[in-house]
Amino acid sequence: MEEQVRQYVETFMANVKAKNPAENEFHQAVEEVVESLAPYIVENPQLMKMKVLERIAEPERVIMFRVPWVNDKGEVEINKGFRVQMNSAIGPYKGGLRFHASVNLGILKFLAFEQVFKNSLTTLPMGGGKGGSDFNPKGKSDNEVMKFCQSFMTELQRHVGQDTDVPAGDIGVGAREIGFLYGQYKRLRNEFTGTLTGKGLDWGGSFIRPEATGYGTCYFAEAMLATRGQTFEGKTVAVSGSGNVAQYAVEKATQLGAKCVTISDSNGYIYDPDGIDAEKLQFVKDLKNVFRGRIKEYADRYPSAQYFEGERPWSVKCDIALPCATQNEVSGDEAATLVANGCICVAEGANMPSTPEAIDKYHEAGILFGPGKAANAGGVAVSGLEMTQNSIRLKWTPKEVDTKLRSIMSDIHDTCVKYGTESDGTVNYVKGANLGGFIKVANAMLAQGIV
Ligand code: NDP
Ligand code: 2IT
Repeated sequence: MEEQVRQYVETFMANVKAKNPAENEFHQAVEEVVESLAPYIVENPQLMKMKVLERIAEPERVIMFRVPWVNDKGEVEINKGFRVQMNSAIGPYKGGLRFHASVNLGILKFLAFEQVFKNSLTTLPMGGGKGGSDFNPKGKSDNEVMKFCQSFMTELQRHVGQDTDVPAGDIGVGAREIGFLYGQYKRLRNEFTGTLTGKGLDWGGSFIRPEATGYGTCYFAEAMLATRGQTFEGKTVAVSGSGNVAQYAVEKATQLGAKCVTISDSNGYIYDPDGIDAEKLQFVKDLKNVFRGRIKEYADRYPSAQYFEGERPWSVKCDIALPCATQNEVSGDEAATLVANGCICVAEGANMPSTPEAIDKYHEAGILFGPGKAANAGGVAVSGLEMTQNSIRLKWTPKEVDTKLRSIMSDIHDTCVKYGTESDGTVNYVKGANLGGFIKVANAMLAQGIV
């Protein structure tokens, strides 16, 4: 049996690498999932025969397009636009749009692949997708961002729809971009529907959607900590990133009684031993969301903080680490440092922030580790709730949405425990999330035939 499992993984990965050359992040995401699922698949010949996982690893459709626009100097600029429609077995494609200079097809395929399992874990009827562009919003005026978004949506609109594919935000796509994208969608399609989520509160958005990913990550960490009789109370927390997910992770961790001592951006990190309290967090929100400044300005404003240029926050002593910036931002060595400094819990607000080497270190040390597809699923879960509210043309209160979010995160934790508990009683949340997310999608695909 073990030999069969090993062979299945080897053959699977050799095929994926041959068919998708040079897409390293995609290979990495697929390999982790295949390693988790192989024993289950080998035991279920129907899954092998119907090549269910092989089909999941091949996008149902990939749309690539030109995005031409004119900058403030009157020059023509051209970006690449993408939408990866990965899997629609359990619902319309659903997932964010990323605008970042590093975006390429391989990165979006890894994100779309992860999204399939994550969306299944939420218990809501959503398939998986992801899209975006190599457009870099940094340093662009509001007018340039609007021009770009309008051009991007002029093509994308023909491929999406409330029952087909529902995009949302991700890195570089927040409230401002969703506004411009939605405006153009509505203008071209002449319909006011829930085709994007993360909309403004006055025009179809859901309460708690901006907060959902960061809050949900903390709710998931809370559930993991509870299995060891621990809470956030009195803990020191290291957070990376300073965007949407990081801001609300800091907010919730602080509300739960912890002290968050770091945040970062792609230039460096700040260490504030006094903690990032509500007032300082408001400064960060204004700095990043309104003035679009750099995190080093935090240290200019608050003398209690130190700024470390070109470094990541993982050498800071902490009890809990919440990586909330980007993929592969925790190396094996950094994970070893976290563990050596006494970290007992890592919950991923970002998608795939821990390298495979880092995950090995967490598992070897036996600390709690919540992978992104489980820990950050709160964002897309509340997107799903936004779709529901749009469909029934109602708006729930912040309390109603937050209660549903908490309950979804707790259910995801239960799913991970159900499918990830090892013979020694410990929980492997990676295995639990992958298997828990897979089964529903696999059953739907078996029922729907070879499509
Ligand atoms: P934002 O654009 O709001 O913030 C991103 C933050 O991460 C910024 O501080 C940014 O710094 C930093 N960052 C981005 N790229 C890099 C990089 N290559 N190296 C170092 N730092 C980087 O994005 P979000 O907060 O929405 O997304 C953060 C992560 O969370 C991503 O992995 C995303 O996929 C994931 N996620 C987001 C969800 C959501 O609802 N928004 C839901 C689930 C997961 P800088 O300003 O310098 O670029
Ligand atoms: O990675 C993610 O789950 C997101 N960026 C959110 C997707 C969504 O549709 O809300």
